[in-house]
Amino acid sequence: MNTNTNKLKLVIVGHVDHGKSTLVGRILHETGALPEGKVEAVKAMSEKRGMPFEWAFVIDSMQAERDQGITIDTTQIRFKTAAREYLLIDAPGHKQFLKNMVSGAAGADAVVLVVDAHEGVQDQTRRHAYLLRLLGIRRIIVAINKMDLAGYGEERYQEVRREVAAYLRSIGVNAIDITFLPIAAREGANIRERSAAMPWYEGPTLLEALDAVPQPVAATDLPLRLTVQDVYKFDERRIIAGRIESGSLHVGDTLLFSPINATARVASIESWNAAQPAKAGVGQSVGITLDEDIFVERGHVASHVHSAPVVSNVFRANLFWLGRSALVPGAQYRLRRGAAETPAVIERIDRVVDTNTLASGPGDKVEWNGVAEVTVRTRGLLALDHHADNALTGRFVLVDGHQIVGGGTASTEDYPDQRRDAAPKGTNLFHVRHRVAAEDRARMNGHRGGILWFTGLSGAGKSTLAVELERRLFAKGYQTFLLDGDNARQGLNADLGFSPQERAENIRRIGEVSALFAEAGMIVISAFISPYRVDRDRIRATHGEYFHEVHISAPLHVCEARDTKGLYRRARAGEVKDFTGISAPYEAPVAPELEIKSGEWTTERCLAALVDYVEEHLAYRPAKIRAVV
Ligand code: ADX
Repeated sequence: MNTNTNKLKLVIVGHVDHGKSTLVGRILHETGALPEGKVEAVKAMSEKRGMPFEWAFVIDSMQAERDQGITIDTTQIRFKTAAREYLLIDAPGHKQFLKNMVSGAAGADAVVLVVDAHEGVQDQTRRHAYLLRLLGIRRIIVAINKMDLAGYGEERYQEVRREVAAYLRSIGVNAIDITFLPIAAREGANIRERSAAMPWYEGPTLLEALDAVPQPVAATDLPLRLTVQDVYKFDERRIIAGRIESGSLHVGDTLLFSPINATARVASIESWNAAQPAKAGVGQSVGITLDEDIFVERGHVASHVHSAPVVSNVFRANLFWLGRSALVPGAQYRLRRGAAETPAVIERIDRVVDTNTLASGPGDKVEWNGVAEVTVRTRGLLALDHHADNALTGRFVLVDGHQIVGGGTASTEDYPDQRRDAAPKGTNLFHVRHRVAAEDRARMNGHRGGILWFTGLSGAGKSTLAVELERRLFAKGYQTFLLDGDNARQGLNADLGFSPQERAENIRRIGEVSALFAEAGMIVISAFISPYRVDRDRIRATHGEYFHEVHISAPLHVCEARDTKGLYRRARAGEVKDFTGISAPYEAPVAPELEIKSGEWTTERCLAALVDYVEEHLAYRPAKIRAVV
């Protein structure tokens, strides 16, 4: 049982040499957390070496002792005030510091950002602040340090304060959660005791400011997320062991396991030493048994049915890059989310952010310590949350070999949940067998049924080519029919808009309708933007024997220049939402059966290529002869 009550997890960040270690040393001293005789020992040592004593040496010496296995772990320093206990996550200067923070093992509740009063905001001040925003840490105490070097003057303090505030505001950190204060860590000014040297300052001291941070509410009111760590066989029972990352569960609850999309009820919550509890909550590691034997394994996530995580293999992310070599699109990593691990590629770098200038733009790589918005594609389906909804289950790390090379927060908004396919279905459905064989229809028609799935940007020429192709094929004696996006959206799909979810449903329905036409022996030309690869892949997965993916490809700028429907102009003006290529992604096919370069070729050449393709692949040749060819 995790008793998180009255403990605050704290992290101290800031530019190198702005005084983080000194501050930690001083805090430990002021709160009586240092081992007996430590300060004296370090003082004596400094004297012997002829150096002035520094509080940072205390931390250094603890670090050195830790490395020799003598003393406490500097990655887990504790101190106490009258109000509560603090757990300082990782010592500043520690090499793994950013990694620990990003990996979320840290999950700090509050942050002290140390800024040198003399130097003001520097490179790493911005970087660290930006990282805090990415991680969603919103309780920030900005300690403007080394006030002694600034003559304890209010003017300089206000100046730096404004500079930091402006930066935090510009990156979207919520100002309500920020406290500023002037300190001189070395002198102990405004750490615990109010400093007589700064009578103009009337706010709290650092320790008072820390004590004023509200105790974080446990994530009990968030939806249940239980990450499966392991499954044990125990006499006849299978015990699913996992950690409750948010929410709570009761015996009798129906749980949905993602990404496998299987449900079962909690039969029991196991206990090793006491009576079996009826419920369990956030922070607890539990073992549960289910009323049904479903296939559950490490990495799966249990939730309640109506507040499930998103299941996807593609999502956008804000990424903080820690790898020594730059991140380039297409590189392979392993992605860890909770206990789940799967191969992943960074498919695209959507935006690289310069944390100094906040300028952002397209980029083809992300350097060490850089920040970027990327599109991640994993090999397996993954259960995850939109970071804004659940900060704990909405973050992940990327691993290369044994190294954490990056961490990020997931944004699932642009991509639909993919569990639709496995949504509860009628179980008493039987497939009715036709008495007319596909082969007979093909012989009668002189060709096989099939779907020519035209995908491409708006303005690439899908409809134009489709209309003319239908006419030419018909003239050659093919049974053919065009299903067009604009038309379908006025009838069958009049209830759907352009959000990722609605587009997915649009394509799902059209995929099914197309397959029926194809089964009826027709060559159906389906012309839809169909921007998401998963949606197209799903048709291929279910109706692969008919599916021919045709990429009508023209560069975005060509389509935009044509702007046949005036939609690009209106999208740029903000009048059309979710417009593909402008405010929503388009994912080109990886290996389409046919690519028609409509931006480059004449219409005639495009049509010839299409007709050739049909004649080669769909014209009927009796089975026997086909075998010889
Ligand atoms: S899809 O993304 O769901 O496949 P679809 O091909 O049906 O899109 O779109 C049909 C037509 O809707 C487009 O050709 C375009 O004329 C129009 N349209 C209106 N608003 C949008 C929008 N936001 N994005 C894309 N197309 C839009």
